[in-house]
Amino acid sequence: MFKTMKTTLLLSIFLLGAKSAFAMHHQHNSEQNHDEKLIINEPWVRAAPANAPMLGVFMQIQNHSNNDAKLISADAAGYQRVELHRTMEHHGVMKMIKQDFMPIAANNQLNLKPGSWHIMLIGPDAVPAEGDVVNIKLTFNNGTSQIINAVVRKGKMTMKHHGSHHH
Ligand SMILES: [Cu+2]
Repeated sequence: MFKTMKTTLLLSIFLLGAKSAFAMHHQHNSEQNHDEKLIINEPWVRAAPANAPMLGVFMQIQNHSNNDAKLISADAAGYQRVELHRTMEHHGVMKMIKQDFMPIAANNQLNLKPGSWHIMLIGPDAVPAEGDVVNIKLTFNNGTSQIINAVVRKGKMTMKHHGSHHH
C-alpha cells in the first residue's frame, strides 16, 4: 500500500507527516503494550509443601525511565487470587500487609524478596513443584503489562546474600 504512495513523489511529501505518525502508532501496538523501560529480573516462586495455602513470588523490578512507576496488579491462572504484599514489623511481630501498589521510583529499582515486598499467590488449584514455571501477568499504572515466567525453587538467593539463614 505504501509502495504505491511512494511512487508519487508529490503525494509522499504531503503524506510524510501523517505516514510517520502512523508508523509510530503501529510500532507501539507491535510492542503488545509492554514498556521496555520496566525490566523484570530473576522472577522466582518460593517452593512450598503440596498443601501450602499460598506461595511467595520474588524478583527485581528496574525502572529505566524518568517517571515513577507503580505495579498495580498481578494475575496468574490457577490461583483464587493474587495480591501485592509487604512484610513489615508491627509491634515486634512480622506481618504481611496487602498493598494497593508497589512503587518503583524513576531510574531506580524495587527488590521483591523474602521478608519484604512480594507477590502472593493465594489458593492454588495445585501447588507447583520445584522447577515448574508460573506465568504471572504484571500490570503497571502507565497502562502497560507484561507476562513473566517465574521458576519455582527453594528460598536460597542466587544473588550475593551475606545475611544469616532465617528459618
Ligand atoms: Cu504475603
